[in-house]
Amino acid sequence: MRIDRIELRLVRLPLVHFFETSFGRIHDKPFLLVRLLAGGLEAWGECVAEETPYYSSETTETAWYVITGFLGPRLLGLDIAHPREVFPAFRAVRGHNMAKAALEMAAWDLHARAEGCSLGRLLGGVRTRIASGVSVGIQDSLDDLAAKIRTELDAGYRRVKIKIKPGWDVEAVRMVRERFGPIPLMVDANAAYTLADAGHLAALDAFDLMMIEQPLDYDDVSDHARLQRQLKTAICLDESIHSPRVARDAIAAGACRVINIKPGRVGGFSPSIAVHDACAEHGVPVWHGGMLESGIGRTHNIHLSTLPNFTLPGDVAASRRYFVPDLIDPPVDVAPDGTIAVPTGPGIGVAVDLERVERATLRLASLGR
Ligand code: OSB
Ligand code: MG
Repeated sequence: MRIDRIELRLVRLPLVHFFETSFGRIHDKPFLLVRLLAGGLEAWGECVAEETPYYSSETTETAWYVITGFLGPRLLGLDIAHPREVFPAFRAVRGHNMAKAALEMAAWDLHARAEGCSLGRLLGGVRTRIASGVSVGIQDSLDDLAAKIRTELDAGYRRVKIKIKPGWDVEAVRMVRERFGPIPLMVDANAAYTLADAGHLAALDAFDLMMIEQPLDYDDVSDHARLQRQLKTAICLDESIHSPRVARDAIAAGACRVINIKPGRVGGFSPSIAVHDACAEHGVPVWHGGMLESGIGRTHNIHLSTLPNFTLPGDVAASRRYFVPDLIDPPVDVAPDGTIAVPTGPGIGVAVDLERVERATLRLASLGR
């Protein structure tokens, strides 16, 4: 199949609640949307690059530049028999995985729609519902944190992750354990510590956490391996795992016992499946991460989460935690048992509200015919 046109939009949506990590606090979310038009079909992708180069070196503007100047024209030049051909076709462009993923994932949506099957089925998924967890940002006070966690547990979510940083870590975790008991709980540091903090981080071993996510630097594997030897708590890597090769290296080095998969971070669905399979081969469970996606990226994530080794609840939650209204109709909802139904229609299986997309659009580029 050949793609006739690629529409790229810079959109901005206000967040329902601010989101704070060790990088800082954000109140709204600028991001890119991709719309592919091919033979009377349309398909969607969402770029998870943020406005700032803090979680990753990519930003909305670098992704715009790389998609319009390099990846878009390459995709338009392809005659695609299967979307697994897209990521290798981008090989000449180094890095820029989030920009690549936005196009690659849209190509999977397109192929699924052309085949009349759900995206999850095309990806090799086996589930009709996925287990949902929440990522709770740093709050103004421990009381605010407790109130947020209460709300999420009442909604049924299957596990709670709290963001930590130096000064908001052991005390926050202690408070959660004291007030909420043995709930499935984990922490995410977004690379806020160094190996010199190993003793401090070992204090978290007392709280029976499911895992500690990305305590050390974003591109580091070897210090995580050293740290894992000093901790009882499992390390989960997020930022560090930017390719299937690094995933295999990290597992071999003992740098983590769990991996968080975000397709944007590794370049799309094909490399995500490769990470998933490498983890499965080594008995390493995976879960699906989140990047505060709109309903478009969120449904992509739901479909990938149906693969068999996604055995832990992910950061894929209901639309209402992020954007109201969402860009899709109906929005993503969570059932009282903390699960989300996987859409069954062709492709991502949800309707994009083009009017809402247009209203949120700050800039539009059109490539191709
Ligand atoms: O580290 O997992 C992360 C959001 C933006 C950037 C990085 C991360 C996150 C989250 C939020 O934790 C997950 C979500 O609710 O989408
Ligand atoms: Mg993380």
